[in-house]
This record gives sequence, structure tokens and C-alpha cells, in this order.
Amino acid sequence: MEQFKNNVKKRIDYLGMEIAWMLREHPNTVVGEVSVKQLLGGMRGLTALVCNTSYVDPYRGLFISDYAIPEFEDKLPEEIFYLLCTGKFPSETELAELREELGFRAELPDYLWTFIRQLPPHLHPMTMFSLCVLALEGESVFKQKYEAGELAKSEYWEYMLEDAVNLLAKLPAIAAAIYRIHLLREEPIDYRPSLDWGSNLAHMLGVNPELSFAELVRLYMVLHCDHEGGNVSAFTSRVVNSALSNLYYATSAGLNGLAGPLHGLANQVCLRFIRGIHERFGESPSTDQLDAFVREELDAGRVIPGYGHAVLRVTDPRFTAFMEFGNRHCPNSPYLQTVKKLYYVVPNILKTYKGGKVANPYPNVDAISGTLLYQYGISHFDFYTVMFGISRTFGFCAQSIMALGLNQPIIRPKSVTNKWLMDALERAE
Ligand code: NMX
Ligand code: MLT
Repeated sequence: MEQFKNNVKKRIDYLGMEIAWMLREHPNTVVGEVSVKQLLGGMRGLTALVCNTSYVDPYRGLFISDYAIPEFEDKLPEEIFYLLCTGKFPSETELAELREELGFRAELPDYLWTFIRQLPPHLHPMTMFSLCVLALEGESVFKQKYEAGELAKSEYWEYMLEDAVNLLAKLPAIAAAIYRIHLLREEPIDYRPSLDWGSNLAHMLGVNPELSFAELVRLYMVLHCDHEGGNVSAFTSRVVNSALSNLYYATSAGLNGLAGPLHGLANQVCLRFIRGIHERFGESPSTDQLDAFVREELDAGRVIPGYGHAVLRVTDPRFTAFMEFGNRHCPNSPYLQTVKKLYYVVPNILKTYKGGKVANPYPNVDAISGTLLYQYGISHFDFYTVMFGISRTFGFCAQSIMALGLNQPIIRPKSVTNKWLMDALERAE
């Protein structure tokens, strides 16, 4: 993995120089402030982290390095991991090196196969997935070296990288095994060395032999890979890793955050939402019926899944990329048609709902992603967040490698009490 490691090192050295300059020239310069609303409101909009793997512009969406989605959506997941970690796309030989490494490390240890088969079948697939990652924790090279007292601080990132490639290589087989053994009740399909990482995932899921399914899986993996540092799952993973808990602990923790309905589970919730609509109004609901249904949901105090965002203030470009894929490959899918009608109806309702309180009335990625998986035969909605999780682990890994390379300390913000805050407000008057 020499070339990859060298390129990660170059990235770390470059960013490290910038950080050294900022700390030397501007150690106490104030670049932001915090309001009471932010302290009490989930720190929304508070600039409190630096993350160099990706950036989310409220009006233009996800950027990895300087590339916006249309500039990287046709790449392989391996290329995206390279980009997240090094800031540049790999050359052909660099890509071949990483792909070879992922291939070498793809085999699951026997004890994990036993573990997967013995998982209680009633568990949610995200719980199974997170447990499987945790079950591999003993494999952590970082942990072994650290415990043996063999690691200098400056070397931490190298072993994070080692753990990252080991873990990422195994995720397709783990996820596919969970899907086939526990949801389809079928035997797993063998890994095929001639295929790339994403095509192997599509192959091992075994639900659809069409080339466009492999294309969808590839796109799915690329679009969900990272979304800067503050989203629940990436932030959780990074906080856990900042205590030098190894990448397996950190990934499992991040996945647990992703499993919430306001975050990654929203893709599964969206499909149930659409199925509920179809059960009630048939597969071609009118916009009037949808309007009434959405208002009913809101009146009942429920959120409309797949709409809204903490950072974005426009339609999520990941939604648009999936919509373009759907228009090309399955324009007549009733689910896709309903997604389109909801896109026509929901923003207009959310714009005025609660006096205009919803900061972003437009759809996010989860409003459409499951629809496409469903169309291609992944009919178990509970699996959709696992697909999100496989991809998001690229981001967890890249963020932790970078953070350790840049010597970021343990994350530990100060919290205060109501009394502290009220006293501070009194003093401010
Ligand atoms: N439906 C109904 N109400 C909403 C929605 C929605 N889709 N989005 C926001 N609101 C409400 C929100 O609950 C809050 O109400 P209250 O003050 O009564 O608690 C109010 O609008 C203001 O919230 P925002 O500032 O707009 O949103 P926030 O940044 O707090 O939360 C989400 C962002 C994504 C959690 C929120 O928009 C939401 O719950 N969306 C639906 C779930 C979803 O699609 N999640 C997936 C997000 C993307 N992902 O992949 O993680
Ligand atoms: C994500 O991809 O993590 C979601 O869009 C949520 C976020 O960015 O806050």
C-alpha cells in the first residue's frame, strides 16, 4: 500500500503546514460566536469542527476536495476513498494498488461467519451490521501495536489506515451475508476476485444480475460516503476515535448513530411512507390526495421523512443524482412516480408549516435512495440503512485517519448548566 500511504502522508503534511501557520499566526483570533439558541438547539450552524475530507455548502451540497457531485458521481467507491484521504483522484496504478489491497483483505475470519449465522434473527439489520463490525475489533492492528507500546504518536494514522483498509474490504461480504442469511434466508454468495469492490457487493447481494443494478450500488456507495464532520454518525465516530478507541469501535458507534430515523434510517422510513400512500390511494395517487395525506401526517405531529436538512438549504444534489439515475433506468416505477409527486407537493406545504419554521423544505438523499433499491429487488426496507452505513464507513475511516495524522486531540467540549447560562445572560444585560 506504499503509494496510497505516501499520498495520504503528503495530504497530512500539507494540511499540517496550514494548521501550524494558523496556530502560529492566529492562535487567539475569534472566527465565530455562539448564541443561546445554538447552545440549546443542537449546536445548529455553530462552526465548531474542522474536517478536511469533505464540505457541505448549504446551496451547492457535498464537495469532496474541490469536486462537486457531478464531478465525482461516475467514479468507483475506491476512487472516492482515495479522494477523501488524499484530496486527489488516484492514477490508474494507484487505483490498482488500492483495489488489490482491498481484494487481499476481503475474506471474513471463520469466527465472524459463525457470529453472523448465530445473530438473533429478530435484530434490525443495522444492529447486526454494527455488531459484526464490533466483533472484528480484535483484528485492530492499531490496538495491538498500541497495547504492545510500539506506537509513536506520529505513527497513529498509519495504523488507522491499515485498520481502515482491512475493515472496508470486508464490509460488502458482511452486509451481503446479513441480507442473504437473515432477510432472504438463503446461503451467502462467494466473493468474486475479478470484480471491483462495489460490483462485488452487488454480486454478493445476489438480487439482480442487471448491469444497471451494479451501477446503482456503485452510485449509492459514492453518494453516501461522507457529508462533512458534524452529521450525527461521522461526528459520533470521530468523537469515539478521538479517545483512541480503535476504528472498529468508532465505526460501530457511528453506525449506531446512523440507525436513527432522523438520520440514516430515514431511507427505510421513506419507503414505508410511500408504501402507506400506495396502500391507501393506489399506486398512482393524485397530488390532491398527497397534499391531504402530508397535511394529515403533520397534524398528527409526525415529520415528513426525506425532507429537511440541518445544513442544506436547497434540494440535496444527491437526491438529484438519484433522480437522474431513476429517470434513465426506471422512469415508470410507481414508487419513483410518487417520489416525484411528493417533490411537487411537500416543499410548498413545509414552506408555511409552523409559521415557516422548517429551515429547509426540500428533499434530502433519503427521499429517493430506497425507491431505487426497491425497484431493483431489494424489497426488505430494513436493509437500506445498512447500504448507507457501508458507504458512510469510507467517511468515518478517512476522517479518523486525517484527524490522527493532524494530531487532533481528544474531543471534549465544555457543557454548562441552565444556572450558568442564566447567570451569563444576566451579566450580559
Ligand atoms: N417534517 C416536519 N417537520 C420538520 C421537518 C420535516 N421533514 N424537518 C424539520 N421539521 C421541523 C423540526 O422538527 C422542527 O420542529 P420543532 O421546532 O417543533 O422541533 C422545525 O421544523 C425546525 O427544524 P429544522 O431547523 O428545519 O431542522 P433540524 O436541523 O433541526 O433537523 C432534520 C434536520 C433532517 C432532522 C429534520 O429536517 C427532519 O426531521 N427531517 C425528516 C427526517 C429525515 O429526512 N432525516 C434524514 C436527514 C438526512 N440524512 O440522511 O441524515
Ligand atoms: C448525511 O448525509 O450525513 C445527512 O445528510 C445528514 C447531515 O449531513 O447532517
